[in-house]
Amino acid sequence: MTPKVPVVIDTDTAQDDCTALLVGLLDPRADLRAITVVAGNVGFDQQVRNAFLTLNAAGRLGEVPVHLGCRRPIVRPWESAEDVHGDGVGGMTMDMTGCEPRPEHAVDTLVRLAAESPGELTIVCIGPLTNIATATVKDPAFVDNVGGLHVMGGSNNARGNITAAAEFNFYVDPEAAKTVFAAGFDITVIPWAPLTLERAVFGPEQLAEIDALDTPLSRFFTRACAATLEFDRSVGINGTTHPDSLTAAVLLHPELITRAARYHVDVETQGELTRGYAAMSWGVHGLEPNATVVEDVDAQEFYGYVTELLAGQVELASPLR
Ligand SMILES: [Ca+2]
Repeated sequence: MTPKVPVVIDTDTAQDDCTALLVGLLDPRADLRAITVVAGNVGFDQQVRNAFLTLNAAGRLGEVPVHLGCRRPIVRPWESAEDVHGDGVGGMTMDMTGCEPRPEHAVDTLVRLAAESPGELTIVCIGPLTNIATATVKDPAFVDNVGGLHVMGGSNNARGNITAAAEFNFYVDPEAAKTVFAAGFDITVIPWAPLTLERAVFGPEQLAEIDALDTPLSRFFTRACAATLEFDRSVGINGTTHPDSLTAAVLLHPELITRAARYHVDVETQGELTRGYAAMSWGVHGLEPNATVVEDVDAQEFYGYVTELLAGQVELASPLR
C-alpha cells in the first residue's frame, strides 16, 4: 500500500476550501493531522463553522482537530471576500453542540506537528499565509521541519482576481506571503491564472453531473458552491472555481500535474496598484528559483477525481440544514 501523506490544511474556509477539506478528509492517501484556520474569505467564526460543517459532511466530525489561527493579517486590516462567497457554505447550518476547536493556537499546532515528524509534513496553504509566516517567525526550526508547502496563490504572469494584478490570498496578507517565499521552504505553487481558470473550473454540464450524483456529499458541494457560482458568472467565469481543491489533489496525486517549472517567486508589498502581486520569474532574470509553479494539470482527471469523492457514501453525525 502507498504510504499516507501527512498533511495539515491551513484554510480560510469558504466554498472551494470546503472541497479541499473533503479531499483531505476522504482521500485514503491523506493523513490529515489538523485543520488550521486563518483570516481570509469570510468572517473568522463563520470559517470555523464552515470547517465543522465540512467535517460533518465528510462523516469525520471529532476525528480531525480544528485549531484557530491568526484573526487578521500581520500588518493590514482584514479584507473579506464575502461579496464572492456569502457565508461560504450557501447558508447551511447544523447543531454545533460539541464542535469545539482545540485550545492550542494554530501557529503552535503548525510548529508542533512539523517538529514531531521533521521533513515529513506538508502544509496545504489555501488561505492568506499569515499563520505560516507567523510560525516561520516564531520557530527558527520550522522551515527545516516542514517537508513542504503546497500554496494556492498568485497568478503566473496573468490576471488577478481581487485586483487586476493580485490574487486574493496574497493580496490580503502580502507581507506574510513575502515572508514565506523568502524563508527557504520547499514550495509548490498552484496559481489562480492561468491554471485555475483554464483547468479547474467546473462548467454547467459538470455541475449538473455532480448534482445528479445526489449523495449527501454532492448536495453539500452544490450548496457550498452556489453563492460563488453566481459571483463567478457575474465576472464572466462560466462555472465554479477550484484552486484550493486542486492544491490538495495535486499533493496526493502529483500525476495530475502535466507541466511544472522552477520559478523565483516574490510578492509585492509596496506597489500603488500592485499590492499582493506575485512576481513569478521564469529563470531568465538571474534569480535563484525558490518554488515549483504548476503550469498545467489534467483537467478531466481532476474533475473525475472530485466527482469520485463526491459519489461516495458517508454517515453524518448531525443532519445538515
Ligand atoms: Ca481559500
